[in-house]
Amino acid sequence: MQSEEHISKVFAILGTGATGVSVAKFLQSRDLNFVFLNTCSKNRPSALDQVTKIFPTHDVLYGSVDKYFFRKIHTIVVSPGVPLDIPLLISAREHSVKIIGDLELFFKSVNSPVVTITGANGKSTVTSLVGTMAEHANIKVGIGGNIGIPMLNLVDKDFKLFVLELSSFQLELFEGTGDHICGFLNISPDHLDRHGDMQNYLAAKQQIFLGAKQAVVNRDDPLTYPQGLTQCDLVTFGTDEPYVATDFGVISHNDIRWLALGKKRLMPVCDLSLKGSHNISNALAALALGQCAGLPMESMLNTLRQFKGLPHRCEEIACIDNILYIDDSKATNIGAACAAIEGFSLSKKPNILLIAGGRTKNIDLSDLTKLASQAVKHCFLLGEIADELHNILSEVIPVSRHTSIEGCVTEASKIACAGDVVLLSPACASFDMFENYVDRGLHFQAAVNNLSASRRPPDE
Ligand code: UMA
Ligand code: ADP
Repeated sequence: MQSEEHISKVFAILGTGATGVSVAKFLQSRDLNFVFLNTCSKNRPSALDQVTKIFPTHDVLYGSVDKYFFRKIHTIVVSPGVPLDIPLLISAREHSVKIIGDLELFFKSVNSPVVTITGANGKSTVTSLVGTMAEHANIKVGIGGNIGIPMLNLVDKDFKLFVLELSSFQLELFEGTGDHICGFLNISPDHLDRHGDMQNYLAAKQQIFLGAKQAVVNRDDPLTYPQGLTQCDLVTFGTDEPYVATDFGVISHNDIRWLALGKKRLMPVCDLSLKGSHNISNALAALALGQCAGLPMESMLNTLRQFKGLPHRCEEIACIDNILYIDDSKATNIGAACAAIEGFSLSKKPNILLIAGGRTKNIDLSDLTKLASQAVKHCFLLGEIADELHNILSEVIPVSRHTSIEGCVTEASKIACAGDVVLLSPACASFDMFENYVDRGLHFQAAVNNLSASRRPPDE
């Protein structure tokens, strides 16, 4: 970073959101010069305000740049939300400007062990679980990445371990510096609007194996195994019985299901604080990653007994008249919504009142249709994808279109019977109607709380 070329030329930071700000602070702390770029600044005035407030003397260049611009730039640090095929980046490549993400800078700046976690679903849950396991083992741990805390905010803080959630966007540019323990949880269609097809999406996720010394992969999902040559040791997890002593899985003993390491029983599945079969996988993945990072087993099992899960992930909001109201707003793809539906469905008859829809990511809806036909009593549709979902789902179950989440909750409460579950698990992004998935979840929670208040006797 200190070559002559780097002194005369500067970094460009593409994107002025959370990542852009963290990159700027990082470069500033190392006395490196930079400019900001934003190719769609008009959409995000609040983020721009923040940048100009924190860095008043640094230029922010909006929209496109001319060809002379690249003579002044040696590296562009791209925020994950910026597609890599925009004209500015194509032009930068033609001018031999280096293009990297924050992950590259992160690995060049830390010495403590790093655990990296990717997958289509369960990333945040497993990242928090491993992070909490480390905290319970009294290790000073930095937790960040796609989970919401930019990874560069974690450097220079004397952390003894890092746990990073990595999205396909963050992995796309990764060149494999570093010496990490990685986990690839599962793969199902997501972000195809950005990656084009499943092959590209998977290829981006597979970048996690670059530079890894140990990798945790899922026996139930073979596409999580490294597809190219790799030097790293593999540890597997899965919901079947593990045949290798160092692999994690589930074994039955006297009609009780146990989390297991090889043949060794670790803990009854029913002691897990997190519910749902997808969370058995998440718990096993966390144990495998924690074990690779040297965390003590007893302490990790205690964490699994206590960890209640993150907000907006299959979160129970209320039980009114024996009807459960679940906020699973973070289910932003079909795989996640299917996992939640399966987790709450009864085998006897459809009992799910599903609130779904939002902004599509060009994803095949057939898995949802198949499961809905068995488990969903009625589907309440929202957002840009409502018409498309209506056309497909109305063939198999009753559906209705709505303009607000409040309307969905009110209508669902009228149809639901004791034992049913009103489940917000949208299978889509939220940005067509809400700020983000948190905003969507909070609207759902407010609607459920209003319903709950309206059912209370007046003197309460
Ligand atoms: N921008 C451009 N040109 C573009 C697109 C965007 O200049 O073509 C600019 C925007 O105007 C804005 C900035 O880029 O100034 C936004 O960058 P960003 O979208 O990367 O947002 P950040 O605030 O930096 O947040 C990112 C991740 N966002 C995305 O990947 C879309 C956050 O993940 C992550 O928590 C954060 O870095 C810290 O690491 C969010 C996310 O939705 C939660 N992730 C996706 C997901 O989980 O499904 C992958
Ligand atoms: P991510 O960070 O990958 O989006 P989260 O841990 O935030 O994952 O969970 C998001 C949603 O994905 C959950 O609300 C749940 O519906 C679903 N989910 C969680 N773990 C899994 C898993 N292992 N397999 C399938 N779906 C899952």
